[in-house]
Amino acid sequence: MNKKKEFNQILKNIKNIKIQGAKNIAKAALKAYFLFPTKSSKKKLLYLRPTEPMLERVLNLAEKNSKEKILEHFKISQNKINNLVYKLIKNKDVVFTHCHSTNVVNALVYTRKKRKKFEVYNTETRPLFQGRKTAKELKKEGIKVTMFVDSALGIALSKELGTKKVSKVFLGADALTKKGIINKVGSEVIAKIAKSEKIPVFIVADSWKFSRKFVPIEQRKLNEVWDKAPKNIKIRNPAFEFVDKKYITKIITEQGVLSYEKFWRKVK
Ligand code: RUB
Repeated sequence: MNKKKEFNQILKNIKNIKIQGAKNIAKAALKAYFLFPTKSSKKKLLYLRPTEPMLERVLNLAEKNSKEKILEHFKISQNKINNLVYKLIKNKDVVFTHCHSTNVVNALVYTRKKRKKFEVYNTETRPLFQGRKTAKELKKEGIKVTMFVDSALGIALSKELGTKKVSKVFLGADALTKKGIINKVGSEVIAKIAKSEKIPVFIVADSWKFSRKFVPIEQRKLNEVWDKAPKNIKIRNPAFEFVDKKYITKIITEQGVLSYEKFWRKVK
């Protein structure tokens, strides 16, 4: 494939969510930028996903640093996160997660490879079903997974109708802001129920996702929700949601397992 074609293909894949998740988007954007390292490429890439501060951070860094140096950060950061999650998970834990987060999935796979036995409850994550991707990746590594429709998350988190008690919630993040985090829509409801059920909520994320700026919530195509819907029905499709820091027990980044306040003081 020639460079121009490859560049456009990456843009297209980010735009139509073939490439998903904050880390994968940042890495793909980096690859595209280095094909044509210009201001105009940067502008095009930034425009693709408004709820992704790590995308902007990586593109700013790319103006003065090599691709290898930036990619090295992701590797080191993920390794540190993996070890922290490994220490936190106990045998027989039931871990709940939502959507598909590379930071979360990699850490769970690492923990399983180090022979801890735990299982995962996850939600399918309508409308694009990223939960299926999570379930497939975990299952492939020998982790027991139980999938719930999104609207059954209260049951999944409340030990009802034969479900087990969830011991920990792990959520990824797109943005880490002063007052809380932004992650896939549904995340705040999960965090609220977890709090009322006294289940700890851990955010698992690369600290490069932090932002001091206002982070807008991306609204996605309406036909993802209902293709060819009757014209007089209004549809909304917010892709992400803010989760207040009061629901977050700890945030796990390459900086350690910290309270949200401590984390913010460190990175700001
Ligand atoms: C993905 C999502 C993920 C975060 C973190 O949403 O909300 O939890 O992006 O992912 P979408 P990662 O599928 O709509 O992009 O840990 O991979 O950075």
